[in-house]
Amino acid sequence: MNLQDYLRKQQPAETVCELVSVITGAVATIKSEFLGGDEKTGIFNIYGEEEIKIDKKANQILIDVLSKSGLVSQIASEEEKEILQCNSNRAHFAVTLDPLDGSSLIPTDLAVGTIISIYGNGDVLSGLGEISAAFYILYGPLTLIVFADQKGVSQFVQDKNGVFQLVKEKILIPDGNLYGSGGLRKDWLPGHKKYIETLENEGYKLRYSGSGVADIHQILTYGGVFSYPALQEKPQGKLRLLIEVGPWCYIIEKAGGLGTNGKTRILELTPQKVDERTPVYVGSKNAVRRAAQFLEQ
Ligand code: AHM
Ligand code: MG
Repeated sequence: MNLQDYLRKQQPAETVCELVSVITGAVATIKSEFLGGDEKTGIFNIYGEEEIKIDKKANQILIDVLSKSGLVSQIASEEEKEILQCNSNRAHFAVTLDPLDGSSLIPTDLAVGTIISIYGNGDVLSGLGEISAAFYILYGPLTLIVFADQKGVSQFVQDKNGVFQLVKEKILIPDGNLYGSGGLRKDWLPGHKKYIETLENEGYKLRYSGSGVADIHQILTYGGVFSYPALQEKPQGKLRLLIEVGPWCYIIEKAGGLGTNGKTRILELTPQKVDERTPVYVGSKNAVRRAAQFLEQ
């Protein structure tokens, strides 16, 4: 079954299928920009990181198709300072996007991704508990989509004709033993350091590429925990609550896992602004729950 047929079967609103189709229809164009996409632009984004060409291109491609669709009233993008307001004549979805997460890995040819969340209520700042659906596109040796909504999590792989075909449904995260943690070890706070050392002593294996979508997908597939903690000089860590962490936690929780900031479930939080950051622990329930015990010390 392909993604379109799957969505038609799943979703009550035809406009949701159309919205997903608009986004996934841009995949070939985004991929065509990878070659030469690592050219530096000399422009620094709101996070102080130098943008490369593919960041801007992927952002523009997605904003163009979304605004032309007439389905979206708001877009929040990692590459845009403000929430974009659009004319929507048929539906009023709000969408968050990280157009190309892990783009610094383009020169190394490792997997990168696109992260999307959809708010049926048309308001991206209404709270992560209001997410109606979320998915990521992972551009690896295969191009795949992991799509989550109320009914669960499914995986699709692009076939030789460019069509996304269902390969797994009702995905549940196993209780595995992989871990990844962002930030430099010297900047970790004592509780996080102790937590990671404990996992290592128990035989958890390090898997961290620096491409969040690829790392999250590995945790979803094999189990364990992905984290980007509070750091000495950055108590909120690095990752963006609305754009990256919210959709990841939605997908992982729909697969039976858990996502927290070390204390509170991420999906209980309401971002105040697009660029709000948060520490994150996301993955198999057991591994994520245990983080809280160490962080409280
Ligand atoms: P980006 O969206 O600017 O590419 O950055 C986000 C990425 C995540 O994908 C990844 O988990 C993290 O930042 C890696 O950060 P670091 O290089 O500090 O390990
Ligand atoms: Mg990102």
